[in-house]
This record gives sequence, C-alpha cells and structure tokens, in this order.
Amino acid sequence: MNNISELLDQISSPDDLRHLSVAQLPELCAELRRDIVDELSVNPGHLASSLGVVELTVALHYVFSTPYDRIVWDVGHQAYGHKILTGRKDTFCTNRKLHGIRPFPTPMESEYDTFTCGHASNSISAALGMAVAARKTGHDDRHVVAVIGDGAMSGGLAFEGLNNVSSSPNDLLIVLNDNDMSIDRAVGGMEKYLLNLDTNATYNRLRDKASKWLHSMGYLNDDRRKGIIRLNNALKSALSHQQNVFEGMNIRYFGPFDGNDVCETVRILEQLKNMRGPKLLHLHTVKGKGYEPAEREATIWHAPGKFDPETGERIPDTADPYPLKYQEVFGRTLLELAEANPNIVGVTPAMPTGCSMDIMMHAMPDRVFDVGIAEGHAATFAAGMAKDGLMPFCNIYSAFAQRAYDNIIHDAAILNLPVVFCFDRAGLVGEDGPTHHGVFDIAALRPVPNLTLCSPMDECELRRMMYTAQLPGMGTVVIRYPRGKGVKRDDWHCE
Ligand SMILES: Cc1ncc(C[n+]2csc(CCOP(=O)(O)OP(=O)(O)O)c2C)c(N)n1
Repeated sequence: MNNISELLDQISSPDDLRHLSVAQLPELCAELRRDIVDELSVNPGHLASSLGVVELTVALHYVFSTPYDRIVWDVGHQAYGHKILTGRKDTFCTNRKLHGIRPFPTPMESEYDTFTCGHASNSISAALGMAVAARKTGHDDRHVVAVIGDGAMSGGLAFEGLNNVSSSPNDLLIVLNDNDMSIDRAVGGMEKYLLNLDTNATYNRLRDKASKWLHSMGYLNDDRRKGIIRLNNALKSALSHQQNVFEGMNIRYFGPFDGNDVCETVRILEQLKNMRGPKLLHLHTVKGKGYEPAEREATIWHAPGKFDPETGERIPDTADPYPLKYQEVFGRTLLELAEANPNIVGVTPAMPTGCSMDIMMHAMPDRVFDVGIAEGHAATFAAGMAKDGLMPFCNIYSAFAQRAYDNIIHDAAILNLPVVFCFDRAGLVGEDGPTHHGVFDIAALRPVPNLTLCSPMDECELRRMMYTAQLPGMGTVVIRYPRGKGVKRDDWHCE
C-alpha cells in the first residue's frame, strides 16, 4: 500500500483544502481513504460509512465556507473524513479513547461540528432551525447543509423535518447519501421509492444524453438551468409513473448523481449553492467504497473492530468465544421461546444484527419485523400486535429507546399490553460515549404505571426473565441488560 499522503499532509483545515485545484481532489480522496483504513485497523470505529462519503466530505468542505457555513451530519458515524480535514488529523489516533477525541461530532469539540450527533434522523430538523436562524439573525449569506443517509431518512423525525422544510421560508440544502444500507440492509417504503428513482434506467439514459447535448450546444447556462431542472423532474415523474415525493412537498429534487465522483459532486454543489429555497440532492454512494472487504460485506464492516489493512482479515479481541455476549443469549433464547409459543414475534428498529434478532429472523423470517430507524413506531407497532393477540418482543437499545418513551407509556403500559421490551446496551457502553450510554431508563421508567422493569445480574437471569415475561398476565415488561459478554462459561443456558 502506498502510504505517502502529500496532499493530506498539507491540510490542517478546510482553508488549505480550498487552495487545491479540482483536479487534485481525487488524489486527496485516495489519501484520506487510506488514512481512515490505516487508523481504524488499529483503533477501531465506524469504517464503512466513513469510506462511502470521502468524496462528499471533500466536496462539501471545498465548496462551502465551513465553519461559517453549516454542515449538519446525521448520526455522525460517517464523519471521520470530516474530522481529519477539520484540524483533527493528528489526534484522530485518539478517536473513541478515554480523553481522546469524541466518537461523534459535537460542538463541544470543534466549531466545524455544528450539532449533537449520535442518534439518527435529527439533521434535517436541526439544519432547518439553523437555516431559519441564519435569515433572522442577519446571516443571509450563510449556507446550511444537512447530510442524511437513506437509513436515517426512514426515521419519523426526518419526515417531520421534511414536512416543516416545505412550509418555512429557508434555503436549506439536504444531501441524501443513498447507499441502500442502514447497518443491515435498509428497509421500508422510502427505501423502495429511492431505489425506483435510482434504477429508472430510461430516465437516467435520457438525462445523460440530454445534458451532454445541451452542454455541447452551449445551452446549459445558469438562466436555463432552472427550467431544465423542472423539465428533468417532470420527465422523471412521467417515466417512473410517480410524482417525486420531495417535489410534492415543495422541496426541489436533484439526482440521483454519483456521490463517489468528487469532481462531479463539486460541480453539482457549486450549482446548487446559491439557489434559493429548500432543495434535496440525491447522491448514490457505495458503503465501504474503495476498500474491497468493506464494499463486499458492509454490515460486518460498519464497525469491524481491529483488522489487517493489507489482507482485510479481522482480528478478534480474544479467540475465546465464552462467556457469550448478552446479545447472543438474547437471540438464541428468543428463538427457543418463539419455537414453543407461536404468538411470539420480534420487532427491531434497524438493529437485527446488533441485538442478535437476526438469529430468529433467519429461522422465522415472517415472524420478525425490521421497521427501520423508528423506535417510537416499533413500540406502538408492537403494542398494536399485542392488543390483538400476538406476544411481541421489541428490542431497542436503551439510549435509542428514549425516542419511544411516550409510545411505551401511552400505547403499551396504560393498557398493560403484553409487550416485552428488551433494552439492549443498558448502562455505560464505553467507546460510543455519552449519546449512546443507556443510563436514563431506570429513572424514566420507574414512575410508569403497570410496567414491570427488571435487570438481570447475568445471562442466565436474562433467559429466565425472558421466559417469565412472556407468560400470560405479565403485561408490559422492560428487561434491560448490558452490552457485551456475560459472566458464565459453560452454563449460559441455565438448565
Ligand atoms: C435513533 C437511532 N437508532 C438507531 C441508531 C443506530 N444506527 C447507527 S448508524 C445506523 C444506520 C444509518 O444508516 P444510514 O443513515 O443509511 O447511514 P450509512 O451508515 O448507510 O451511511 C443505525 C441504525 C442510531 N444511531 N440512532
């Protein structure tokens, strides 16, 4: 591997980046990508998502005057390139470590980090707030950009943001980073809709031909661009037999374009930069881009642990699989219970692999529901199924379950419906830091009527609690248990 980083070494801030020519940007992207792979091979973190947005990250800081202009990342697990370009190249080796730089962007760390990141789907709402504030505080020249993935776009908060974007005067740019993946494969109606936009081959062919022809004739000047874009979208709606959902909400839609082509992405962002009104740029990117093992198995390489950068071989913390993780015990126990009780169903908001519900999902695909990044919906959906005779196990990470607080009270506990909420990653979670610690659930849930709250002292108790919770008459139960390994070696099944 060539480890020379001539361009990256010159960059201490985005100002340095803006001194490069557009023609130098592909090389910079290659260097940045290599740096991320090398660093993460010894100091683990979120790899595949950061690799996928290298070009977009470079293009955004190249075109926009950050930090005056605002880039709002969604989740922030894809922002390692952003950290490296914004003054944290030398401290990136401390990422996620005690006293090191933070796991997710936060304004507490850098003026380039515009908002709290960690929980998905808040970028559109936060960026809209900033775009409105810019107008009202005399910063009319400030550009505000929200960068949101297709997975995060499935979250209810993102939809609420979009709904509001269309009704408040603002110049927000939303960049939809569409890689067909959440952590696992992205699911749901929005995903299918985006795929349809992406794969409308007739439209894409026509668009390419038309834009080449218009360029060659010298017709593609700024005045004409707006008309052409409208024509584009009308054409797309006609060809896909669908109205564009964003256009339908008065958010002008552009795309899909190749977000892994840095020069093209710069060109498009330059065009959209000073366009008034809300707009959405749909980019298609490849999760894990440029690192073959990550491109091939993006779920595993979302956060792969340590690995050999040359061979792509992952290095386990220890060769000893025991004690099993609480997650593994949860997954195996759920399948056993479901085999015995046909009313048991599983619900996960976008974390089937993380919580191990994928074990039941593979064995009983029609009895497990991955509802996307939608914790509130997951809780209410489970309650609806419980109301009419099913026995749902709804697994939510404790920190993300904060999003479902009202749903648990209003839709499950008040009626004492038999839903077993399993709160994974309860307590301190280590490297993912304050946004991911599951430390508020006990205080939040203790006052809730009807609800039984319990916490196993080991993985055997987890199994027993799961068994007891699904017995008739138990009502709404929350079982909270920690991340990672249990304590039992041979007798995890507690027979
Ligand atoms: C509220 C909430 N639920 C779940 C998660 C866990 N999570 C982190 S990243 C991610 C997938 C995000 O997918 P997408 O937005 O498409 O970004 P990509 O990783 O594909 O770039 C999920 C589910 C989270 N961070 N926040």
